[in-house]
Amino acid sequence: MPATMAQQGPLGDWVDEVCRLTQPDKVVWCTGSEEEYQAIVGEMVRTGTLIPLNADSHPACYLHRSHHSDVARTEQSTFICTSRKEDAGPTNNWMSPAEAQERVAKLYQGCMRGRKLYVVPYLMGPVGSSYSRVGVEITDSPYVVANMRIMTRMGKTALDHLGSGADFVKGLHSLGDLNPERRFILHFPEDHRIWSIGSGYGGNALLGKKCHALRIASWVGRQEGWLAEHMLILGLQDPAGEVHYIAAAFPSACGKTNLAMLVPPAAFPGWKVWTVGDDIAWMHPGSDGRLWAINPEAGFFGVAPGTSPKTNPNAMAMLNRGVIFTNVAVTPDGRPWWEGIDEPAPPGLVDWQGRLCSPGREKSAHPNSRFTASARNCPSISPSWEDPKGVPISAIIFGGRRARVAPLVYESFSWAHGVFVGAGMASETTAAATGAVGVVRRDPMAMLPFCGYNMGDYWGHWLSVGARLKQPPKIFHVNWFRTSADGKYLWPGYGENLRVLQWILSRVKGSGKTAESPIGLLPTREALNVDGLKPAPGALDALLSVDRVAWQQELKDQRKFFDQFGDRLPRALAKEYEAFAARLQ
Ligand code: OXD
Ligand code: MN
Repeated sequence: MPATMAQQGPLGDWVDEVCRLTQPDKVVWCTGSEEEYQAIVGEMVRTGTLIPLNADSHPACYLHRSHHSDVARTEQSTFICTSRKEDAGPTNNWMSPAEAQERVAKLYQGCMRGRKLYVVPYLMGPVGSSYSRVGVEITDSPYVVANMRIMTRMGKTALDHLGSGADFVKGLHSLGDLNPERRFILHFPEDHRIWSIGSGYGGNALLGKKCHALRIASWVGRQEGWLAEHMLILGLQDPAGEVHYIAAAFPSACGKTNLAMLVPPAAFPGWKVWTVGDDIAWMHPGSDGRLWAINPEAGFFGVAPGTSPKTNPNAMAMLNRGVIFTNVAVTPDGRPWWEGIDEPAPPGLVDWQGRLCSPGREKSAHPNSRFTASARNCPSISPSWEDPKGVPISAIIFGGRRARVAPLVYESFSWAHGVFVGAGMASETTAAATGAVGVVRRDPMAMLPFCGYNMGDYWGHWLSVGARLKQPPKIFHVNWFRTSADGKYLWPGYGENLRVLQWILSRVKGSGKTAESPIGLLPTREALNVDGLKPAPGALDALLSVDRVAWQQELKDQRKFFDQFGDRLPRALAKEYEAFAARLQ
């Protein structure tokens, strides 16, 4: 549909209303074309918002340096604005719609004077899929527009999907004055609206991602009978050429991108991992009784530090063209650089704030520095990644970053037990959100910061989706981050995680030996393929054991967490808790 027609319908009415409120100098309806992208990028280069990188080694790549106080998601300024507080639940910040109107609406008054207002229609999900959804982000940030073009199917494609209808998520974003005191990321799930002001950072400002595809979509999914999850999707191909799809939930900056793009170790000829998505999965029960998943995004907004030819060769291969880097360091010859890139810091390195690095100074790239890259450029992208019907999921993995307690891998006894395992997840915090790093917090299904409603109801929804599946995926829990008493990782991680995926696949196929424990089914020592690995003495014992005393403490923490939900905690989950407590005795 041409933008001119869209301008006359419900979308046009809303844009007019926003223009009256924000008073931009100019309105730009984005088409998503290459010429438009080049023009917006060119303008940002002229204003210094983007810095071109080395045109030989990194053609069409740019560096953006954000405001030093705007470098990560700000959970303290993120709110769910349902009419009733109890619908947001105890784990979300809540603001009433009336208070939002009173406190936040006024920040938008005239906030785009002297700026351009961009109308950014976007499609979340493959073109032609009945699972895909349209959103429209209005923003005054050209950086947001350029990122949205990589991360979503933006412009005309989205308007074509929308037609003349009113069924789209309305996202209003302004940089405001970037003052953290006047920063708000508000979600109105009841009427599919988002207000974000005061931040240009990805998760706060690229509204298709966390705000729409998780917080609003989780609410919509509950009403319509599907799941919007913080999960990667990968296809695991065995040497016989058979592909099984796995969805995996890990908290932010815990290796989802690396797992989604895993390169099998040399000892695994014939194995291959296909990337379908690295951050978000929308999963629907199909008429065949299986769970079908799409990746609603079209690109990767990945954490740069730690990404290297060793840890993620596929990511490195897609990071040398058409990428927007945010808050990485830059070498004197204009190449992006970050801690863990596996290349010594050259003299003359400039840090993420544009200062010359002195040897020994703490970090050159911000720990949450990012790359925005098109999925099309990923060498391991799955041939099915844009299949309108999605891919069938055989296994779901939950994973946390735990130095202690959680073993390398275990399988749940049933779907309901798997929901309990997901609900009981905990993980050490990372630099992806502002606040202390390395603190263990409960993070059910890796959705704590992203669930748009009461998590008690969310677990109930998971249970009801499971009840509709004739072939539910098996549910597992993994932990790549167990350490020894002296703080060394016990498991090599990265490509070697294929060994764990291989056991998971054997379980999906009905083989794979297990040892029963109170927390679930662990692989036997023989069932986990460790050929060619040289684990430290005692490492495998620690990785595959269940310490009842540590789990007793875990049980207490889980109880405290679940108690907050009162009668919104599903009865089936309370029963799983009691059964677990009894098994631990
Ligand atoms: C992300 C996050 O950016 O989870 O994906 O913070
Ligand atoms: Mn994420």
